[in-house]
Amino acid sequence: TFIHSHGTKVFVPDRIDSVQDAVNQARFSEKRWVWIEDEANGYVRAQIIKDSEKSPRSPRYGKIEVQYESGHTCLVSSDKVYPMNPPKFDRVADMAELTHLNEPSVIHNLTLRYHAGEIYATVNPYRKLPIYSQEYIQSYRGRRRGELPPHIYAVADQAYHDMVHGGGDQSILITGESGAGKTENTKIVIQYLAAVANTAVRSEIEQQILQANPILEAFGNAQTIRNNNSSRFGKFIRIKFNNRSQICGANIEWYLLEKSRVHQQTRQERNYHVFYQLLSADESFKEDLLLGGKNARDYNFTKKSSITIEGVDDGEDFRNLIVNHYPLYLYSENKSLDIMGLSEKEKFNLFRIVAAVLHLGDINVTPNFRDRADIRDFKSIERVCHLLGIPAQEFKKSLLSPRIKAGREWVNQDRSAEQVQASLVALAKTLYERNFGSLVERINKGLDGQKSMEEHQFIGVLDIAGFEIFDVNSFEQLCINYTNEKLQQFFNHSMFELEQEEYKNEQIEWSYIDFGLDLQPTINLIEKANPVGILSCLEEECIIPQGSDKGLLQKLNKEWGNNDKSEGKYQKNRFDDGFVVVHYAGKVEYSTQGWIEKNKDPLNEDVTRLLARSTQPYIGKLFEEYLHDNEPTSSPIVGDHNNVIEFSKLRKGTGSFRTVGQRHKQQLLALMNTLESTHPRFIRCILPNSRKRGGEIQNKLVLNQLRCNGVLEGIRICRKGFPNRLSFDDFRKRYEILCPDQLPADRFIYGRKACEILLDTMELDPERYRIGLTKVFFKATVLAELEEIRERHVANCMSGFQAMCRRYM
Ligand code: AOV
Ligand code: MG
Repeated sequence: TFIHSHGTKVFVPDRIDSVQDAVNQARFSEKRWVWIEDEANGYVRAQIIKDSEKSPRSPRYGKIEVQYESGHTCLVSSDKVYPMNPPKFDRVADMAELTHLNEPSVIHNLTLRYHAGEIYATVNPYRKLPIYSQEYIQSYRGRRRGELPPHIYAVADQAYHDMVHGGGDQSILITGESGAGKTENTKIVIQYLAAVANTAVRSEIEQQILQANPILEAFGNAQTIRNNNSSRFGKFIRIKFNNRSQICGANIEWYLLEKSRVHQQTRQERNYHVFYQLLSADESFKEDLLLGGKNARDYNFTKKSSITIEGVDDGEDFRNLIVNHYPLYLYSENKSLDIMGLSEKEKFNLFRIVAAVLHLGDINVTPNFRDRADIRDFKSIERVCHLLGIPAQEFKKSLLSPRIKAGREWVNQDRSAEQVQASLVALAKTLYERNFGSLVERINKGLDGQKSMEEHQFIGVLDIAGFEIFDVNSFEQLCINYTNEKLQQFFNHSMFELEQEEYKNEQIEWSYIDFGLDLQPTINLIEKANPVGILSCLEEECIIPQGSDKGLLQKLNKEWGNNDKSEGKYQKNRFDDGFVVVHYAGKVEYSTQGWIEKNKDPLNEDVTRLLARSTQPYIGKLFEEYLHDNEPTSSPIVGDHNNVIEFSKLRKGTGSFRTVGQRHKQQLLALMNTLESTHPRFIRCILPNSRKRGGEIQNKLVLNQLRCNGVLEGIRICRKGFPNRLSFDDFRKRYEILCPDQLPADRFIYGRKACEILLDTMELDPERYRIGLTKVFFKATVLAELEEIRERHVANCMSGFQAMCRRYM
């Protein structure tokens, strides 16, 4: 895992300080090494044999002859050739230090660092550069400096430090693809904050915050191909501090739980951990949930995929969950052990739903002689109904023959086996999700209590899935990619905003650019209401009676198919079964199949009305918005016949959003508002290989992530500005040596004038620097080049000095 952050760590590039380095450097200098773009490996190294011909008429124009390490030579187009950094830049901790800041150099550097166990790196295009401070120069003179290397602790520490010292609310945004280490790093940040902000009095709340994670993971994490403990939801944790900067509470917001996992998983994956944990529990516990004598191999929702995870003991995990966090047996005897403060009843209710979901999956629906659905095993119905506290006969009837509106009348309509099966699955998914939501709400209550009164400031940590491009991309990918597009916009905007502030203060010539705006056309395409964007269009299609996936696509093509409007961000796809969105991270082709269903997430409302009136108060509460639905509403919307029942309260205005897209959009807007009021830090996690093991780097995989997670986007923007700067004084002290006699020591010269003279003498292209009020600003790589010239100059002077010494000895 690598970390990219907008940290503030100072990095001093290693000088050549060993014989081997010197040899490497000499070898490198002999030849002209470059990186060549390569289909299979991303980039490979080669050396230039012959440059491209200058004349456009020459057949070798724009072509460079190179020799690969294998000895094989060929002509490659010059736009596929990238300069390589000299070995002294190997393993630099801050990528912005690289003379040649290009894709292959970044990957090469990350790879070397990874193999050296240096998993954290900083890529920090817009730091407030402390690099060339007086301190830096001192240390540079001393050659080495005991600077701490980049570390997630450093990021957490900086956030805490800034908050304490008047920097206001802080946020740490952790993104990356599945398995990259987001959740692990989130936990590390929280642990760190709990440790530094710890006081004896408050230790209870800190324990609770730390213990919230294993609970959330039991219900929200699962084994996937990419990660044995993959979070199937996004979260934003706010750690709240009082005015003495002590932790006084916390709050968790969750996003997009992957509901489909409840009923289907691929063969190498699992359902949510809690299913296996519960089924490994003591028999006495299982019996109350009608799971006695059964295990994960017995239930439809758990038996078709992987059952155990190497190195994981589900029974043990269950005992930890129950005893440490829900101390069933110790409750009220010893309050401090009841870390989250859940009562026995509350704990039981959580598992009641998990068990009910398992039993729902085992209800067997068959077609009867008239091709209508039938459920022969009434016991399977009874088990579910016992747990959910609803009457079994009525439940069965609602499933097989729910009331729907036909004209002005309400009639019972018989369902096919397929339709009933679908409504059972929908119910299982919704139960599971609502249980999860309720659990988070309960945890929040425990984490906050009345303590939120004390809240003074907060540090928020966002752990959310990164950009996804799969072979088939659906509605879920659109939601997550839309989220990432917004976060990237926020990154571009906030990073460069600070930077441009400084340009303004220094009054350098610069026309303001909002780099966030680069992403606006794509965001408009997705979220705008007028002209109707993808999400709004989907919303409309969900409301109209004959709405369909096909209808959605036709509308989108009509609205956005014309390039001008979408600024080229929307394209029709080849097979006319979806569309293409141009995201900052690349083009993504979305298939619109199933979107209406996924967005509406329709429930059998006859059943939800039953649940709202459950004899179990917990269940009733989960479905309370259906409580007053006794009588069918006046203008129900009947979905198409494959869908389930009416869809009447799409917009209830109660704050509970009935569609997935709408809920997500609202949540995301709220999150963005919160983030915008904070000082953000960005951490990009990178997955080194797809084998879940250490010590191996897959080049192409890493390259793709750098594109998707905005590291390369950051580099692109970096190149447009003046990321490096030196005070007049520092610049003069360091580079005077390159222009001897230009600044006579006996004459006073203003700092600015001195810099102008030096820069003129150096004949540096005026486009590559700006002179401000107190500092000189440089384009990327300029300072690195000056450093090299200076180094050579110093070396020459040294050898001249040595020759002189020899002559006089
Ligand atoms: P994710 O959160 O980014 O994936 P995790 O944080 O769960 O990824 O990390 C995946 C696995 O990688 C962990 O279970 C650890 O085994 C290992 N790992 C990650 N970071 C470290 C670290 N700093 N030190 C040691 N091992 C680590 V997902 O939730 O799937 O997107 O949905
Ligand atoms: Mg995770």
